[in-house]
This record gives sequence, structure tokens and C-alpha cells, in this order.
Amino acid sequence: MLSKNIETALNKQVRIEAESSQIYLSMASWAETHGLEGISKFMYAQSDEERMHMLKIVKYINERGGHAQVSELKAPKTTYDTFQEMFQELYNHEVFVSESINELVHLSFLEKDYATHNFLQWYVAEQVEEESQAKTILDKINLIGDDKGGLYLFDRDIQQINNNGTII
Ligand code: OFO
Repeated sequence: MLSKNIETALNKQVRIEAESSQIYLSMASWAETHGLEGISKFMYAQSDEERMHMLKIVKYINERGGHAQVSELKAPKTTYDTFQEMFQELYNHEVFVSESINELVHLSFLEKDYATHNFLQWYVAEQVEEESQAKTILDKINLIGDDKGGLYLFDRDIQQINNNGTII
């Protein structure tokens, strides 16, 4: 059985994951309407992943005798000046999510809720991957600068970028 404290904190994370999904959906839509097909596909996939992260926590809360809450979400930004700005925001957001997961892990440890502590390890590993991928993308973007040909190739190849920064 989850403590009230842990249940509340997990529900906060449900909201954060749902908001992440909305943010990336909004980025996908912006990219799609700006001729950036590859980037848009990447963002649609990110959005789906975040929804999966959210669902995993919803199921966990209910499985442990709590009640997962589906709450109102903060509206995401709908427009970006540049695709560089958009990816910087994606990176910043992932750093924020990692901090939130770390706080949750810490709380579960303080409360000696080792089941939740164990459950959250998947998220810890996932955030390492997502932060690293976002950083790889930012590094590539800095290399491209304002070069239109570079952007064309980046848009074509983005779905193949892995955490090591290599095209697979
Ligand atoms: Fe949910 O992993 Fe990113 O934010």
C-alpha cells in the first residue's frame, strides 16, 4: 500500500509525464507545419513515449492500492522562433524531468518504500538516455548553425541519431 505522501508525489509525476507528452506533440505540430518532416516524426514518437511513461505510473499507483489522478494540464507553447530554440527547450525540459524523478527516488528512500524505489529505477535509466540524446541533438544543431543544407540533412537523419551522437 502506498503512503499518502508517495501517492501524491507519484500523481504529480503522472501530470509531468502527461505535460511532457503535450509539449512534444505541440513541437511535432510546429515542425510539421514548417516543412521539417523528420523532426516532426521524431517529436510525435517522443510524445507517444511520454504517454507510455505516464501510463506506467498510473498503473503502478492503482496496483499499489492508490488512485491515479488524471488532472488538468498546463498548455504547452505552440510556436517557436527557430528549431534550435525548440530543441533547447526539449533539453531543458528533460533536465527538469530528471530532477523531478530524482526527488521522487529520494522520497521513496526516506519513506522506506523500496517497491517504489525499485519501480523508479527504470525512469532513472530512461532519463539518462533521454538527456543524453537531447544533448547529442543540441551538439549537432550547434554544428549546423544557419546552414540550410545542414538542416536538410539533419531533418532527414534525426530519427537515426543514437545516444553516442552517431547516425545508425
Ligand atoms: Fe518521461 O521521459 Fe522524458 O521527459
